Amino acid sequence: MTDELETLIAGLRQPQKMISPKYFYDETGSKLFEEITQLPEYYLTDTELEIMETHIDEMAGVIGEKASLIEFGAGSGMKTRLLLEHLHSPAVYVPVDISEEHLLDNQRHIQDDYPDIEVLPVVADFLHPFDLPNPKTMPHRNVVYFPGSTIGNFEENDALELLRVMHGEAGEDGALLIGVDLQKDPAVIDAAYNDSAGVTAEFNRNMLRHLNREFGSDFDLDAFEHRATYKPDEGRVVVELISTREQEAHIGDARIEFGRNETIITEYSHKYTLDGFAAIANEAGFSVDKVWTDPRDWFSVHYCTRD
Ligand code: AVJ
Repeated sequence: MTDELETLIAGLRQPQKMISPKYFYDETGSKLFEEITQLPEYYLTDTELEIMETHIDEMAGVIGEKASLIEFGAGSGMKTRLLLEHLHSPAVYVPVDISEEHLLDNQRHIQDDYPDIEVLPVVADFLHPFDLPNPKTMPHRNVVYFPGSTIGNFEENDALELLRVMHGEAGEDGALLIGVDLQKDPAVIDAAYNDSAGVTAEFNRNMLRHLNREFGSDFDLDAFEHRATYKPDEGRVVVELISTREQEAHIGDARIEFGRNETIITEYSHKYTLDGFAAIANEAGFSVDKVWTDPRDWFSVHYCTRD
């Protein structure tokens, strides 16, 4: 049995069953996530883009000339393009992703659209330190870019560890530009994760479809329902799949039993306060130099430099 399958089974054997949110993103899941970003209730993507558009010149100013932009998790998204268009003679764009296919696809588009910028993709699991490529132009500073509030998927210790990897990759004089979703009226957050069109529910259930295909498991998709709950005291959304009846499923050589209403946690989405994020950034060796938010203070983009 592979390590990956063993880890999956171990998560399903815990008293509170868990599956890593990385299993959301097969081809269908990635399309469903794209759809989520366009839902009226899902404020994160639009709000972050609005912040970037409003403050892009100031961002380019603090980053300075000839930066190396190192994006953790390669997206060919609008925010990356905005940066590449406004940075002052960027030295190189380095998208980092665990999926080579995703990376090469992304690289081709970016390189075609920005022929004057060197693009050097790196296949790596960015949860662990990795080697950076050598660009033709010597960068003045490395800027790690981590948009989308993806940091929210990590529990505190893992978030800290990831920020420390970023600190290492940024190197001396390096910086971090990171998008972080903020605590706010719980009703706004609840709506974002329980959209009326049911796309998030489908995105959540699709994880089981993905596992069935990739690992030959037999989860009955019709017997699980979506639930997402914002817990203000924990500052996070808990996303779950609820078993609608007593049932069992098989994966690898394991038999997993479910009681009626028993849940699998498929994701946490942590929401920070500005001070809370500054504290964890400090612990990782960064100081927050600048924070930009939208007028409603729903989302934030932090520019952090190394102490
Ligand atoms: C991609 C992790 C930022 O937490 O908002 C969207 C994923 N889950 N709807 C988020 C997600 C349910 C998303 N992140």
